Amino acid sequence: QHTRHYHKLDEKAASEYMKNVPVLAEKLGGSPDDWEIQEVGDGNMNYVYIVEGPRGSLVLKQALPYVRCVGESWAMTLERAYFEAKALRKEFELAPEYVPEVYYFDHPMAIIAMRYLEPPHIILRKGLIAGTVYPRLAEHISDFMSKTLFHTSLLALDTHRHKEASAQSYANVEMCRLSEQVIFTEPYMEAANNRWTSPQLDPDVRALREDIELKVEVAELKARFCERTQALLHGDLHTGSVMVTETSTKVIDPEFSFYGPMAFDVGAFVANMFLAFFSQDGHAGMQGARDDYKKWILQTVSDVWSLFAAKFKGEWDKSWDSPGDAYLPAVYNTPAARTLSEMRFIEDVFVDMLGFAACKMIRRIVGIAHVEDMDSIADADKRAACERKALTCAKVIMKQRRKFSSITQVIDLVRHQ
Ligand code: ADP
Ligand code: SR1
Ligand code: MG
Ligand code: MG
Ligand code: MG
Repeated sequence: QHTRHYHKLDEKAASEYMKNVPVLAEKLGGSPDDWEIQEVGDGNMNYVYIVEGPRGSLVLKQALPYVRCVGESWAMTLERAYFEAKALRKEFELAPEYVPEVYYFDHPMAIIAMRYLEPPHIILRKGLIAGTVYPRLAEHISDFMSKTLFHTSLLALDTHRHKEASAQSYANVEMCRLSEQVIFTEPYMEAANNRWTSPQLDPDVRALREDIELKVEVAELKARFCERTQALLHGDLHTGSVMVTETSTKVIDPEFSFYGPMAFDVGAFVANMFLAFFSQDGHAGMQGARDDYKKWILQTVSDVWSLFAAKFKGEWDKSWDSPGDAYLPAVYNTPAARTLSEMRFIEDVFVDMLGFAACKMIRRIVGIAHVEDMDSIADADKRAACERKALTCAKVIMKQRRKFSSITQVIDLVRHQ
């Protein structure tokens, strides 16, 4: 089944392809003529087909040898599909309720077949733009992050397993380099990829590039991103990588997964929620129309952090006798030692989470890849006003990140921006 040479699918070729993969043909039922196939990819990177047959449905995702949103001029490794499939399977093992099941992976074709997250699932970012409340979101995302991050770290694994897993994830280096470039480097220099709402934000972009204090903080975070093999990250945990209904939350698209600092995933989610917050005034028909919704977004961020910290500690409390080599029970052998260890660890994640969140807010306003939350505000002056608030806030978060003593203080800053 894994002998095909790479060729790019279209709807017709996808049908031919699935006809020849028994597990997929079986799942769909009927014959290829009965299958409805639609390309729905709206991400920056890949092609995604929804396939519906008389018996069942699935999603077929294929990587291309380039970055979709740029085109063939930006070559990109097909190996990302391998790392995505591998991460989806690991995440499904650790947190099955939040991850689509992988049905089939074809390495040479860079194809993943997975569960179709049926309507009313939609991309969280679109729900946030529409002003929809998701009452279970904080509980679910904090659960997903605490389980996947804790159980792939040295807190849960012995040194052999942890080193082996992190060494294998090293091979997703091309994707890590892409993130380095577009998150930590290009936003702070002149680069052809960059764009921003111009001329409105021209002075802001100039100021960003001249802000030495900020750039030194970013360098520190970039080093942490590159050097720290702490846990298996999703690697691209923005609100476009989460699909939701009122009662269900599913995380998709971990093609950037690698062993990195836990705070990068938490920061990505928080950053994109803050961007959603700052975009709301651009979507409010009447002034104040989204005020309650803005409160809900901030409450959700607060809950995400508090629940993540509590659940992560909960996993740890249950695991003091696990094979994890980081804090050996013989050394950390009193309740006080354990409580202090957990507290310091979480404080460290908190400070870095804020730094990564700030980086990710900034890159979405001045770098190559923007967010629909802002881009869909048609009036450029209105959009720039929202973006400027987000940018200003991100800079303060970055510089003050060691001084916040709770998530509430950060939320207060965002609210009063
Ligand atoms: P990319 O890597 O290009 O960003 P994504 O994995 O984010 O691709 O998928 C692009 C889009 O395809 C998503 O925004 C979503 O609308 C749709 N999609 C992806 N996976 C699924 C799935 N399992 N079920 C339903 N829709 C999906
Ligand atoms: C070319 S940069 C594309 C961006 O989209 C992906 O989803 C990642 O966020 C990446 O940085
Ligand atoms: Mg995506
Ligand atoms: Mg992707
Ligand atoms: Mg981001």
